[in-house]
Amino acid sequence: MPVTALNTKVVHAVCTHDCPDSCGVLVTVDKLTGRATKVQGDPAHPVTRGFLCGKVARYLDRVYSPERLLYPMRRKPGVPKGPLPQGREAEAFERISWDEALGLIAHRLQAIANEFGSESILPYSYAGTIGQLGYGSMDRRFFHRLGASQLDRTICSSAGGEALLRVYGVKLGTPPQDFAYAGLIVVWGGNVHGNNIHLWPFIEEARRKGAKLIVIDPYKTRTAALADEHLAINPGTDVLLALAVMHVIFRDGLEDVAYLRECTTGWEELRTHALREEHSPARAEGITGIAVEAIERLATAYGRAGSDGRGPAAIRLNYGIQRGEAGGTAARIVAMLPLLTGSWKQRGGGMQLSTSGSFPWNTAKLHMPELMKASPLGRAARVINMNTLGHALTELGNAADEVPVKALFVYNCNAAAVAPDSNRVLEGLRRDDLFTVVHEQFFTDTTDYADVVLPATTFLEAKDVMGAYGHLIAQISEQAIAPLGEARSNVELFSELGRRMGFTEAAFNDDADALIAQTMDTPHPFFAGITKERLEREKHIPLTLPVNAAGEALPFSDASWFRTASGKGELLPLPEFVMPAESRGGTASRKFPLEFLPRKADNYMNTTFANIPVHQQMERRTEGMLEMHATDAAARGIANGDAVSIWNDRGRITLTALIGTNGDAKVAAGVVAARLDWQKLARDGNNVNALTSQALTDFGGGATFYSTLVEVKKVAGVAAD
Ligand SMILES: Nc1nc2c(c(=O)[nH]1)N[C@H]1C(S)=C(S)[C@@H](COP(=O)(O)OP(=O)(O)OC[C@H]3O[C@@H](n4cnc5c(=O)[nH]c(N)nc54)[C@H](O)[C@@H]3O)O[C@H]1N2
Ligand SMILES: Nc1nc2c(c(=O)[nH]1)N[C@H]1C(S)=C(S)[C@@H](COP(=O)(O)OP(=O)(O)OC[C@H]3O[C@@H](n4cnc5c(=O)[nH]c(N)nc54)[C@H](O)[C@@H]3O)O[C@H]1N2
Ligand code: SF4
Ligand SMILES: [Mo]
Repeated sequence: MPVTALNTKVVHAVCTHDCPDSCGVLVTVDKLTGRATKVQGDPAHPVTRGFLCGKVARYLDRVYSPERLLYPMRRKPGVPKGPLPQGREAEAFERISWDEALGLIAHRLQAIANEFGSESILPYSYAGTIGQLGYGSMDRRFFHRLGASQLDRTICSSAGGEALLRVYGVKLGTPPQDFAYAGLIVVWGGNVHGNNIHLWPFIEEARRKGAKLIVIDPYKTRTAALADEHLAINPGTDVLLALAVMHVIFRDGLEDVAYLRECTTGWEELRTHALREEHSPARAEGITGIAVEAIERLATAYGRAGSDGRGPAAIRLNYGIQRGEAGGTAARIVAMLPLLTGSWKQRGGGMQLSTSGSFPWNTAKLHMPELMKASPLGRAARVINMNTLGHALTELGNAADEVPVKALFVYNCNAAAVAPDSNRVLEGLRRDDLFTVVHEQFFTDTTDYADVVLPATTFLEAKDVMGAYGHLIAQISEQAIAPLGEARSNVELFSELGRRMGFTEAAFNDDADALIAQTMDTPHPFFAGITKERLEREKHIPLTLPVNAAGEALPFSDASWFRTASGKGELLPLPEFVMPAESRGGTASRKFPLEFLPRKADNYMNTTFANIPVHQQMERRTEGMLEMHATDAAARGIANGDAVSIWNDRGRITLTALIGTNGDAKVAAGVVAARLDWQKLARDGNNVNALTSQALTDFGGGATFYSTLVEVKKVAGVAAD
C-alpha cells in the first residue's frame, strides 16, 4: 500500500467493467470530503502490476461527470419515447423520490403480470458490471420470484464458452503470467492491445526472450501492427485455416501422439479428416485469403514450438473469432490445437479464451432459481435469447399462444445501442404499451425510451467480489466512496423492489456481505483456503490450483484436468468448415458485396465512456468513420473524407470514408469497418448495429455481429463532417 497523507485513505476496489483484466484499483479518498481524488493500478496485483488502461486511468472524470444520473425520474406526460439530445435528456423527465419510483414500478409490474402473465415481463441485462453481485445476484432472485421471462445472456461469449465446454468441459486456460514463458504466441481473433492490455507486458517479456507474435485478424489492430506477422484472414473462415494448420501438423508428424492417446478422444478420426485434400493449405488459401506459405509458416512454427529450446506455443484465442455464423465451431477448433501438440504440458503453452469457469462461485445460492417455483407461474419461466430482442419486442405475441413482452427492465446494459438489428429493437422500445424501466449511471440511448429511470452506483460506490475471465485471481472490491446523489447498487435496487412487491422470503434481505459469503460458500478445491475474511485482509488471492512436482499449475497437462463426459479432451464431432451464409463466399445475398466489421473502440468499453469528452478525444481518429480499402473506394468513386452511405436490408447509416492504401490500410479489399458508438452521437442517429442481424451462431446461441454484409456508396451532395 502506498503511503497515505494524514487526511486520505486508500481503498482497494476492482474495475468491474467487462474486460478480461479485472484490475485491482487503489482509490485514494479524501477523508474530510469523502471524495475520491485518485485511481491507480494496484502494484501488488500480479496481473494489474500498477497500471490501468487509458479508459479507467481517467475514471474520476466518469464518476464525477456532471452528467451522472443522480435521482429517480419518470417520463413527463405526453413526451414520446425516442432519441433525446445528449446533455438535455433530463428535460423529458421529472424527478421523483425512490419511494414513488419503487411504488410505481411495483404497481405497474403487478398489473402487467395480472393481465398478461408474469412472463410478459423481461429483464434485460448484460455486463455493465461483472462483479459477482452486480452482474447477477439479487436481480436474478427478484425476476425468478416474479415469474418473469428468463434472459439467455448470449450477446458476447456464449458460442465460445460452449466451445470450451465441448472440448474441455470447463472454461479454464493458460494464466496470463505464463505467456511470458511462451516461445510463440498466436493471438487469434483478439485485440490484446485494445481489449486486454494487461496481457501485453507478458507477451513483450516473451518476445524479449525471442518469442514470435502472430496475429490472425481481418483488421489491422494495434496488436496486429505490433506483431511479427499479421495474417489478415477473411472474416468467418477460421475453421478452414485451423483445419489447414492441423493438416500440416499431421502431415509432418508434428503431433504429440503420447499426449493425444492419454488426454483426448477422437484424434485418429480428426487426423484423417484434417489430412483430406480439401483441408490442405493450398485449398485454404483462396477462401481464407492467407497465402499457402503463410499457412505453412504458421503451422510449422506452431507444431515445432517447444522443441527447439525456446518456449512452447500459447494461443490467446479471443471472442472476436466467435461473433460470426460459424463462431462456435471456429472457437472449438482453435481450442483443440494445443491438444494436438500437447503444448499444455509446458509452462507458457496451452491456450486462453476465458478463465471465468475456474472460479467456483456458488451461483445457485446467489440466483436461487428455485424461487421460480414460488412465483405465480409455479414453474421455470420461458427463456428469451437476448440477441433476438428486436424480435421479442416487435413480433413475439403475434401468434395466439405466445405471451408478448409488455414490460422491459434494463440494467447493466445499453440495449438500444448494443443489441443487433437495432432498428427492430428501437421500433419495439418506442411502443407506448411497453413499460420500460432503466437502471443506469448515465442517460443513454436506452434511457431515451424509458418510462422510469433509476440512478445506479459505479464500482467505487458499492462492495462486490470478483473473479476474472482473463486471469485466475479472486478479489474483493471495497466500497471506496458513498453513492453519488441517490444512486443505488443493483443489489439494493432489487432487494427493495422485492420487498415492495411483497416478497417475504428472507433472501430479499441479504446485503452485499451476506451475498459474498453465499457465493463463496463452496467445497471446491480451487477455493480451498480462500475465505471472505482472507480476501478482505489480502484483497487479491490466486485460486488454489493443483500443482505438479515442480510446483507449477499447468491446466490440461494431464488427463486429471478435463471435465468432459469422457474425462478427456474431445475432438469429435469432426469440425466442418461451413461458409457463413452472410459472407462474400456465402449464399445469403449477392446484393451486398462487402463484409462489415462493426467493431469495439479501443478507448471505450462497448458503449461505456462514449459520452465522456476525454475518452471521445482518444477515439477521434475513427469517430464517424468507415474504414475501407482504396480498391473498394475507387470502384465506387469514393474519395477520402467523402460522406458515404452504408446499407443492407436491415438498415442504413452514414459515415465518412477513411481510405487506406496497402501500407496504412486497416482492412483488406472486400472488408469495411466502423466502430460502435452511441446511437444518438452517430451522424443520423443510427450506429453500426442498424446493419447487424439477429441471426445466431452455429451453436451456443451467440450474436453474429461479424457476419454482416453491406454495400457502400458516396452520398451525393452531402459534405463530409
Ligand atoms: N477497449 C476496450 N476493451 C474491451 C472492450 C471494448 O469495447 N473496448 N470490450 C470488452 C468486451 S465486452 C469483450 S467481450 C472483450 C472482447 O475482446 P476481443 O475478444 O478481443 O473482441 P473483439 O474486439 O470483438 O474482436 C477481436 C478481434 O477479432 C477480429 N475479428 C472479427 N472477425 C473475425 C474473424 O472472423 N476471424 C478472426 N480471426 N478475427 C476476427 C476483430 O477484427 C477484432 O480485432 O473485450 C473487452 N475489452
Ligand atoms: N456492433 C457491435 N455490437 C456489440 C459488440 C461489438 O463488438 N460490436 N459487442 C457486444 C459485446 S461483446 C457485449 S459484451 C455487449 C455489451 O453490451 P453492454 O453490456 O450493454 O455494454 P455497454 O455498452 O458498456 O453498457 C453497459 C451499461 O451498463 C451501465 N452500468 C455500469 N455499471 C452498472 C451498474 O452497476 N448497474 C447498472 N444498473 N448499470 C450499470 C453503464 O453505464 C453502461 O451504460 O455489446 C455487444 N454489442
Ligand atoms: S477496463 Fe480492463 S484494463 Fe481497464 S482498468 Fe478495467 S479491468 Fe483494467
Ligand atoms: Mo463482451
